[in-house]
Amino acid sequence: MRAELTGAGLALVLLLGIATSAAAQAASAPPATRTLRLGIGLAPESPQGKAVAEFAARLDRYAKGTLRIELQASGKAGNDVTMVKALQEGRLEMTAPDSSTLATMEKSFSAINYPFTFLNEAEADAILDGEWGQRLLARLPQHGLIGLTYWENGFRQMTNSRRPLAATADFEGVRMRTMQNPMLVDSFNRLGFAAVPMPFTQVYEALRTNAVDGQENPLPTILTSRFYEVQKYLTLSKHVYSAHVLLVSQKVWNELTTDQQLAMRTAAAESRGYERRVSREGSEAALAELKAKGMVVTAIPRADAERIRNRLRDVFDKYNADIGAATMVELYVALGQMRTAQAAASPAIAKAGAAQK
Ligand code: TK8
Repeated sequence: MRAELTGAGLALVLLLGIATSAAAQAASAPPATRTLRLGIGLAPESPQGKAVAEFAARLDRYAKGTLRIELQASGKAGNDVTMVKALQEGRLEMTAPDSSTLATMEKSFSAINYPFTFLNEAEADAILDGEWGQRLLARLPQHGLIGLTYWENGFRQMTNSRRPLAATADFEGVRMRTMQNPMLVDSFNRLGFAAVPMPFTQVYEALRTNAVDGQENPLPTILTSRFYEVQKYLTLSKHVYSAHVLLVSQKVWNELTTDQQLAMRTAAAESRGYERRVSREGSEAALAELKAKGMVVTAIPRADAERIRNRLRDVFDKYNADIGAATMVELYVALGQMRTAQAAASPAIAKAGAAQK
């Protein structure tokens, strides 16, 4: 058919082609810059808020000005649960919820928040950035979400208005706000607290009106959310490690060009180290500031941590079954290997090993 076109016919086809593609472009021409709203629960000056600014600056550069991030901080776009839902439905472009709230759809995310699982930040980084953590992110597209990277929320510490928590006996009857995650609710109840799950956006008011006695969050959050105004006692418990997962709506993701998707991934990957640095440096500064603001600080001794983990054994059994043995075993094997390698590399143990030979 094509070969039979006359010169005039060909010209007409070409002309029509140009005309229609120009019309199509005019009708559906994407705006030069697309704005992606990124909702977070924390304040703009939190490590999370600062990381959004860093991510946005890098994205602007890598996407050559075609993508712009609009920060919606302090719960303006909703709470962790409602924002994730909005992403799934394409009503919001991006968010960064605590991993524990993703457990309603993908139970494995709870494993990150199991009490006293990670001993330090290096362990959390290695597990989340390694195969185990990346496998979890790879399950998110089934739920209409793209997981770009793990930011740090941090090791969680307790605050309350009732009394200093110096030992586990002091937990009894303290009404503690928890995140909306059944494993955490069961864990806090098992330890003697009266757990009250609640979205983060309601926490300050609940503390202020004594609807709950306490809450638990990393130090930068206790500072930037001004919980010190309504909480007297701070307990350095480091009981749960918390990660924020940087998410994009899959609906939105599919509308981006390959170049834009790559720019998103690169900017996210590069923002990770920055966010964790700000979070960790911020923790030390926050502790000093919270003390200066008059909070009374106690600590849960490491020996108690072991005892607490033992008390939670059957809670863990219940959720291990939910999450699946394979995921839990893989996590503990990876942690075990890392600890063995670390111990072998430690000078004291290396020396002891050499002396034995
Ligand atoms: C902020 C939350 C918060 C989390 C919580 O949206 O709910 O306590 O620790 O930081 O993700």
